[in-house]
Amino acid sequence: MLLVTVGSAMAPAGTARLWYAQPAAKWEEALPVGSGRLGAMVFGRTATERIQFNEDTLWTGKPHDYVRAGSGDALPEVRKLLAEGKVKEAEALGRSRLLSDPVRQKAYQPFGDLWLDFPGHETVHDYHRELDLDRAIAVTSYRVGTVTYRREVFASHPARALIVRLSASGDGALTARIRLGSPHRDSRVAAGDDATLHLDGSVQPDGLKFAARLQVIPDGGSLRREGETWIIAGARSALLILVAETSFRSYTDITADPAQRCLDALRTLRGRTYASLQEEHTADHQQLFRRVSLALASPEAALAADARPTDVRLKEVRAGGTVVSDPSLVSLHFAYGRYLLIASSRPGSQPANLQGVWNELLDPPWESKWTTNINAEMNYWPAEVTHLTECHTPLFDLISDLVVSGARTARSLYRSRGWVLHHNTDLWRGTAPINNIDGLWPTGGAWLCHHLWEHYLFTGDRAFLAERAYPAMRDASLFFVDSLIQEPTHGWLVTSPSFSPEQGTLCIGPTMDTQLIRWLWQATVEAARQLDRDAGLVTELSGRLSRLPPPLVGQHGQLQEWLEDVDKPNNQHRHLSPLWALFPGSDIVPTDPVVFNAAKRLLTWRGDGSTGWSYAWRIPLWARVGDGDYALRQLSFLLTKRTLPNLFDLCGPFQIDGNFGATAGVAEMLLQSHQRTQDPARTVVIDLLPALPQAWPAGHATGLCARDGFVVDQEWGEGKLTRVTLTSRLGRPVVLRSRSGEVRLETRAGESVALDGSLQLIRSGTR
Ligand code: FUC
Repeated sequence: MLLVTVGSAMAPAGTARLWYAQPAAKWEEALPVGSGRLGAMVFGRTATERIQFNEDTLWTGKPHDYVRAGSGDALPEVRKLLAEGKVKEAEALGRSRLLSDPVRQKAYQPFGDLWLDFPGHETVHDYHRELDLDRAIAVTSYRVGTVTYRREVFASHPARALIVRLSASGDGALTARIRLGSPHRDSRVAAGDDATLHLDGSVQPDGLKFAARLQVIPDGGSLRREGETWIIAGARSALLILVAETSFRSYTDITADPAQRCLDALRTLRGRTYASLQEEHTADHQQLFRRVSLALASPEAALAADARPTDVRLKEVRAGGTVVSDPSLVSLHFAYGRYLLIASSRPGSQPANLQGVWNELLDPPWESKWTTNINAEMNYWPAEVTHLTECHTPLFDLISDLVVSGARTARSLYRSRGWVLHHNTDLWRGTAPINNIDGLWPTGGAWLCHHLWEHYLFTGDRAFLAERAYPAMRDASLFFVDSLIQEPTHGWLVTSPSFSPEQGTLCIGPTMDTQLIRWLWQATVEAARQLDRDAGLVTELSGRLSRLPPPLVGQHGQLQEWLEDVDKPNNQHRHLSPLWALFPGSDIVPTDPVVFNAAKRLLTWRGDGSTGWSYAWRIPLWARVGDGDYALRQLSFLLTKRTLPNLFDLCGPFQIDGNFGATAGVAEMLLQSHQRTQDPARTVVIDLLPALPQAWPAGHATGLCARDGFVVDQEWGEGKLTRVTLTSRLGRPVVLRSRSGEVRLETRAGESVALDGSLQLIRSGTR
């Protein structure tokens, strides 16, 4: 019997830490820790340490319905103008009558700062700071004279707190002043009697209230209050516990008492030691993080690369213009993507927003909200395939809210059943079109539904399908049943008005919308059949599916972006909207060569990316057309042009989607499972190493997930698969495919099967 562990592989040596020989000079160089709900950026400074922190429900605004009064009355006129080809007039009317009220949504906010002053630490020796991705702890250490100082910082999901430990090697050498601050104008800091600091405030008079409490627990030495600070003197070490809460209960209720919540949170932690908090935190993190391991270089090469600080490695690949010279930097970036998702999206938290959970600005770029014409979805691309399915949950919770708030918008603006989401949402679950006419894109909700369905495909969780996924998908489908219009020339059913994100003019029926609606209706039909529900709807959707426009191939052999054949070969726009059905969708596959080749033509035209996320999207797209070298080229550009010293992705400013998109993209280069056999059984086909670039001739990838409940461990050498181990969770059949052939296997739940590089069975057994 072969024993296969699913989910406890150490990251390969040298691929699980970011480290630096100097403190962060600015926020973008600080190191992120997070518990899903809480986030913090650790600067690692010596004389004055800054730990800037966030809580994911602190936003501007208050409960609000964004639909503009009377927008539903103006919609028919906008549609009529579009049908008559009066685009400018349609845009003007759409802008003035259909957009939300107010026209912009609200912004994610910073919470506060923990400041630590260490007198005499201006000049230090042996400085080192690192982010240990395997333990999820940021560590800073240095020497002053003969004393070594060390700080450890983590955000604990189980303890709901930010934990800081200060220590000094000499007995009683630790002296520090501890302060709290906040950028919010309405905020107050006070020192409590009981070795606590209090931070209280509100974002705006009628908006969210917030409170943080810091408990100072020194070991030895003295503790004294001075004004709004506490001073530790002559201690061996100190434990600082920070809790932060807001008055947010739900998007319609902000009446919670944050100070009471803080008291309750601190009470549950009373008497806890640093060791117990740290062990609990690391165990909680590792049961997610250690499920996957990726090695793209030999252990010796990875260790040699890790001997150089992360920012130095980044500068080196930047100078060379490619990451080919440092493959283990890719493993590190991949591991970091998984780390960041664990840190910014845990059950019960808000989903990772444009900056994950990390933001120091009162006015962050694009309000640091959820942009749904690519960015929010990209954040969740790695969730299933890189074995972090639990981290997907906050997105599903968001969708549950949007089903309700989006139903109001569907009713008022479109006079339709079901629910709709346009290209952004915020903490208040805004669903109306915002900002400008490019906001008039009605398929954001359909795209989010794709995540529900993918979760079901990967996990086979029928209860999830019945209770969460299907109701949201059915209602999203109903919205399009009611709201599509008949296109005049062919009578196709299309969206109107719409916009192909984020280019062109206001239009009807852009390709992306049709792809999303086709996918949504097909999946809804499939789900209804599996659940044996809503036979009438199944008939109705099946009938309507044939009335959607077919994929249109234009004069240059390209997949058209619009109903008209107007694509320009030199258009290198950052968005890749008409390629949605190639990735993340999966309706464009090589078994339909005409459309597949047309999609490839369009992808080729689009050239290299520009923003971080636009490079990142190109990685899985090129992987889906089987070109690993071109996928790696995009990853190289991402790492050499759009990556900060702390490996955060840059859109223009920091934006986390590129981190997540690249992580998912690398997984897609190594493993794909979106195709099925053509026979009625529709058996899942798992493609092994489908887009391995020449630059990664040897390596291993363990713990990646495939649809229908498989976990796949692969090893390769000289550019060829040498061994694969497949663990089946659901006992489904599977076709395994590699460049050397394919094999069909029946499996039993819990069984693991090992095959050699020619897909010959080595052995099988039950875990
Ligand atoms: C979309 C993109 C922008 C940016 C913004 C948050 O509008 O086109 O590049 O990523 O979202």
